[in-house]
Amino acid sequence: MYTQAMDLGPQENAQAPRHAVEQELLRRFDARIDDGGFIEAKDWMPDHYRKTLVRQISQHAHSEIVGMLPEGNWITRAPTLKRKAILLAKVQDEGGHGLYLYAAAETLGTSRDELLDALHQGRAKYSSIFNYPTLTWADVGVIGWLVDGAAIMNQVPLCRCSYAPYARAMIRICREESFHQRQGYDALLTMMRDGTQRQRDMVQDAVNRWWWPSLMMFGPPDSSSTHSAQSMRWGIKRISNDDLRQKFVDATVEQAKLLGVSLPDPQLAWNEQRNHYDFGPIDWDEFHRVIAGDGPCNRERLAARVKAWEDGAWVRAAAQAHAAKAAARSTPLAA
Ligand code: BYC
Repeated sequence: MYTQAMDLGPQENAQAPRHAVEQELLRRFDARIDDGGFIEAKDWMPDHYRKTLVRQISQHAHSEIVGMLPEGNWITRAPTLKRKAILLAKVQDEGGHGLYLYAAAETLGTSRDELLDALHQGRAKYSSIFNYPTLTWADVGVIGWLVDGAAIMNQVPLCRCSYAPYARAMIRICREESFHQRQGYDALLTMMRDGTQRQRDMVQDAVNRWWWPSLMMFGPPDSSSTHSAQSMRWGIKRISNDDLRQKFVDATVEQAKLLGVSLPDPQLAWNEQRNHYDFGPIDWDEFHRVIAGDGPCNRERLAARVKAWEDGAWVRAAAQAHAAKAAARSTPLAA
């Protein structure tokens, strides 16, 4: 086919058959998406689809490993051996989620080194939520309850994402997120039911500080979300930012009642007509400041990731040397 095209002579004619092939590939891709089908790594996909996935999956992976830092801060200070073991397991899970997600992004042709370099250079985003400090032990419980709760709400629909390697990673991640959310809620219930007044105040204070940033995790309103329309069209996102945020508010208000804490929003009220809770305005200026690098802990978080990368250089070098030796040992000597 290409030989025939080259025989045609002028440049435009030479391009025409390739263009026609791409049109056909695009038609098949769109048809598969419209049928609710999945795209595998080796399938043809439009460049923009690939780039959108690398952007979202790598931001998600970075969020997991940066997300280890605020809670990791409390591992040495957990109040009991049981809570320490649970927190260790949770933080370790998050490292694992990062690994699944970097691996899913790599199937799209971008190396993990490139992705991490973008993070370390401050060129890549990660979730705004991890730029807030964990001031007390109650923050660890509230992260489990609200932050992991918001993460589950956002991530369950991603198990049906049109890009199959991402969808498969998300199925595993969501199972673990559900344990994370429960451990947080359980830690808070213990403080609220069996704790002192000071501990109950600590929980309320943590809820007051984490509530609004948790609502920001779902991203900007649909009306100003740059990528939503195209990502929904491609079946990468299945539910919009605002709809997920609303689902989260509706579920969380009831959990707050059971816990015995109030949510810091005087406008929070059940709306009979909408069959949803109304809530007050979100401070989008704060959100934009945080994602632009000016949140309370952005510099500290990035510095911690860069230090971990640099301190781990000898481990990577040793692993590579070991792999090279193992490969050399298994290669039969030439006769
Ligand atoms: N923080 O057009 P939009 C976790 C950016 S991990 C920072 O709506 P999209 C956990 C967005 O990237 C939680 N940036 O974008 C881990 C875009 O910027 P660029 C992470 C945000 O992609 C450890 C711009 O704003 N979860 O929970 O359609 C321990 C416009 O937004 C944020 C995921 O990553 C934000 N909150 O939708 C515990 C899930 N929101 O790229 C818990 C997967 C928006 O144009 N990701 N931006 O420079 C997604 O579902 C989507 O990417 C989002 C945003 C809903 C987050």
